[in-house]
Amino acid sequence: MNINRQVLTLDEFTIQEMRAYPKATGELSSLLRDIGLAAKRVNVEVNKAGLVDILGDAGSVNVQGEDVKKMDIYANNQFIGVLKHGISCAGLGSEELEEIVVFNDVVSNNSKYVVIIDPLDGSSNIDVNVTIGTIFGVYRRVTKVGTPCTIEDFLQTGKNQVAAGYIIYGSSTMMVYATHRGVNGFTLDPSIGEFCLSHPNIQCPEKGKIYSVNYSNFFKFEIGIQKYIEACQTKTNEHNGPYTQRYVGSMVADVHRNLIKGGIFMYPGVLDKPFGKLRLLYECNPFAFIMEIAGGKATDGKKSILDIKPEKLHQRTPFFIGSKLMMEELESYLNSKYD
Ligand code: P6P
Repeated sequence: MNINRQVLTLDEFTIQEMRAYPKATGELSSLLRDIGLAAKRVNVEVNKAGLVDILGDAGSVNVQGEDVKKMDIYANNQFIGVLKHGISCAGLGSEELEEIVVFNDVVSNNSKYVVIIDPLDGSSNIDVNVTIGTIFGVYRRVTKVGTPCTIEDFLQTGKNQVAAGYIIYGSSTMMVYATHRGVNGFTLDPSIGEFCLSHPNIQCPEKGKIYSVNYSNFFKFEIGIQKYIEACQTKTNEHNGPYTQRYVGSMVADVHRNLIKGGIFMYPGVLDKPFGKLRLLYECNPFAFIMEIAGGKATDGKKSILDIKPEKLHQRTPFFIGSKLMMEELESYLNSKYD
């Protein structure tokens, strides 16, 4: 093994990136390092969740009306803690909180960024040891620096993100984040407690052989989606089908796999839930930003996810994301007429 292999840590990488922008203030680098720190703390608890009394329902119900697992609360508090006491964030919007958290102290009010986050997505999988994740997006605030941030800073279109990423707590723990300079993945090395650059310049293959959807909803989907899924299962699709179906039921796991290997992930709306289940601000927008920087696509079935102007913090959207050619193939089925 080459012991001199230069493995960049997350901190070294963000500082190196900062050097590419001589005018950079270092606030974004500092914010990403803060997120990495909170992720390491969450990772410790996720990895031993079965051993300590942190499993199971916390007894409360979150704004989504879902039973809140104790880990949700722990993760939420970790991210709020590091961002509030850092120097780069004016406030935070979270899946776990009905309203935004305005840090409202002198340093925070002088910060130029806000963060939107799903602190622990897929938390219903915690008790059965299935991969879960954190999803985040970073925006430059639109309100005046020096004043407390407001909801207006969070209701921006996804294309305004300056960075977005996720942490996947799986067979290993990885932090993947994108800026307009590219998508890079960092694997946690427990022996030194650092995220180390393991997946530089991630590009999503323009086609793959994996489709991800909760098939139990098949008969509720619009006809174009049904026809596309049938094409995935047969040789009729353009890219040497049949494809294989992979669906973990944890968005971070499913989208990360498809980002690396190529594939398509679908969470459509249905008649009684036309906007589907997934949240625009802290689930779909971050992944859409990452995927588009990596060469893939993400839509609501009609337009780019990143062009949707949010009206509410917790609004949902139908969500289709993945390899460019597979997304274009899906769009051809959605735009076709069926008798
Ligand atoms: P379903 C997890 O609860 C989650 O929000 C996403 O991580 C995941 O993709 C989706 O819901 C799974 O939903 O309805 O297929 O169980």
